[in-house]
Amino acid sequence: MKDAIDYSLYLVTDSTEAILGSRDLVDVVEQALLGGVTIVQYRDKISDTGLLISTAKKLHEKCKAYNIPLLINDRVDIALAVGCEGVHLGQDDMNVSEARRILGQDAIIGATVSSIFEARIAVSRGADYLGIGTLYATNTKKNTKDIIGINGIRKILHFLDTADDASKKVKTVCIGSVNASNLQRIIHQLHAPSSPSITPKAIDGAAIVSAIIGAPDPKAASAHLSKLLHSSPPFKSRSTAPHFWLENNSDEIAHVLAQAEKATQSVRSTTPLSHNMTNLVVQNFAANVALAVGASPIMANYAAEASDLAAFGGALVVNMGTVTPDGLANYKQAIATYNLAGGPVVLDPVGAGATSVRRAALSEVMDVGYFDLIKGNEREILAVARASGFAVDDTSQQRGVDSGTALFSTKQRAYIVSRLALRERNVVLMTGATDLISDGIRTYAISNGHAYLGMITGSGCTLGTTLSAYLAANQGDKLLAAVAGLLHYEIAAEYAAHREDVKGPGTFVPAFIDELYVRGLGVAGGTSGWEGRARVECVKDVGDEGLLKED
Ligand SMILES: *[C@@H]1O[C@H](CO)[C@@H](O)[C@H](O)[C@H]1NC(C)=O
Ligand SMILES: *[C@@H]1O[C@H](CO)[C@@H](O)[C@H](O)[C@H]1NC(C)=O
Ligand SMILES: *[C@@H]1O[C@H](CO)[C@@H](O)[C@H](O)[C@H]1NC(C)=O
Ligand SMILES: *[C@H]1O[C@H](CO)[C@@H](O)[C@H](O)[C@H]1NC(C)=O
Repeated sequence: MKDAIDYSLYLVTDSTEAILGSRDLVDVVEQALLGGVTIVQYRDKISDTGLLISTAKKLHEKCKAYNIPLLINDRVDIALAVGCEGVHLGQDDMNVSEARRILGQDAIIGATVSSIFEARIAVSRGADYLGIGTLYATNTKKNTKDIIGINGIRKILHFLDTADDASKKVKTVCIGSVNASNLQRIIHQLHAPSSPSITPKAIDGAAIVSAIIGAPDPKAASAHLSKLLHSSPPFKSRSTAPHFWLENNSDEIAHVLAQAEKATQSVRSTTPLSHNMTNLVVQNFAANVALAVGASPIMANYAAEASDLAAFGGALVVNMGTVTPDGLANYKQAIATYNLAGGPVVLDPVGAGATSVRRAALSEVMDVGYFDLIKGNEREILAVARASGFAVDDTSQQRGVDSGTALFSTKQRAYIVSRLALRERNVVLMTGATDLISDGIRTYAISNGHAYLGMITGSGCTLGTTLSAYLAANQGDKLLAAVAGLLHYEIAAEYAAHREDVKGPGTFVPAFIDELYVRGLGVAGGTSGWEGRARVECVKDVGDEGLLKED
């Protein structure tokens, strides 16, 4: 039955010299079948019809032996000639209705789509599944107009989920440069709920070409990919599932504070590495803050070092204060490395949205990486929402890096962070006089801190460093770890600002570093707590403020 077809590990063949080498395609496909591919598409754009038919026949024999369906790319005539299970049609190939008329109801017919428009047509013409892409540019496919990234695929899935019954039921496979390094992250990011209670339409599989056909051992490569498909990505398996609220608000806050104290102890006792990728002006200050909260700062902008550093169990801070093409390539490589190791990654999109270069850079890193925590001021978080594929109902443009006055009410801000965190499946912090932080399920408003923090350079950046240390040392509940870091940082600022020796922002800085150190030590040592100082509220009932729309 067609409904029972498993699209999860979808092999697309490639007979070109660059990928297949001098090996025999049928042998390679047999190895892939042994490794666990669940469906095979024979794609060969160059061989003549005679060779296509004879190869397809051999492939069909092998596939039948493993009870795996074989589809032919483009050529309905070849599928008919060999009597295989179906075809896959590109946008330039025969249309789905015509192929259906020729091959009949039982044939599996799939179509490549790269827009909602194409998806709607393919479904209305009776496609059984959609190959959605292109996700990333590949060597085999360089047509950049079709590169739609994570956001493009999420949009199509969302459309299918909210359209008619046939669209809801159609199977989907993502295509374009999927390999063992990005498979789990891609599947994770494509699963983007729009509300905590609704399970979104999932992608049913990933199409793989060179990561199997070009692999030295196609059987081992397929088996590895199959294993990855059926397990959580490292950054998820190291964290606990978000829990729901305690019914009673004071109990909930007490729980948050108790966790915050534990988290502070654990930063002190583990001295986590905070790997900071940036090249901004406030190096000395940032390093001192990291040391004062109990972390071990390291400044390394070369991605090549990331794999060694990721192995130490620290966290990465990607601070986009200054973006250069070289820097961007380094960021992307380092993010991928930490994602694979499961090390937390904090994104600090400084000044995002201010220029088109920054907007493009932000979209690029969000398309190729998972961020455990994204922090920024109101305007930066709005830029992140746009990069996440939302249409934001707001016309203001950020001019400078400084945050200016608030654009939205607390309720609206709570809505923005929770909606975005749900989509990105992470923690989002919007800083301001009242900070809003959410994992999509729980949202807290925190009103600690002092105005002096806004009068010194680097306070946003050093908060990012602090939060990264907290995430690295507390890999269970990421939201509570971040809340703890925020409280440490902002309460220390309050103590510092109220000291007699502090007369203004200048004398504030050294006092702040002292207080970060002293207060953290006190909490970690059990002689004091955040309680009595912390101003944390639960924001239950986050309403749909209608500010973020599916684009
Ligand atoms: C599909 O293709 C056939 C033959 O090329 C054409 O007659 C038919 O109109 C097309 N159907 C649609 C729905 O475009
Ligand atoms: C996997 O694909 C990504 C995206 O194209 C690429 O950057 C990366 O180098 C690939 N990894 C491997 C191991 O081939
Ligand atoms: C919530 O818990 C606190 C302390 O545990 C208690 O004093 C209070 O009465 C509770 N409130 C409600 C609404 O149950
Ligand atoms: C991280 O952040 C700042 C800039 O925001 C950078 O200059 C500094 O060197 C980094 N800090 C550490 C601890 O590496």
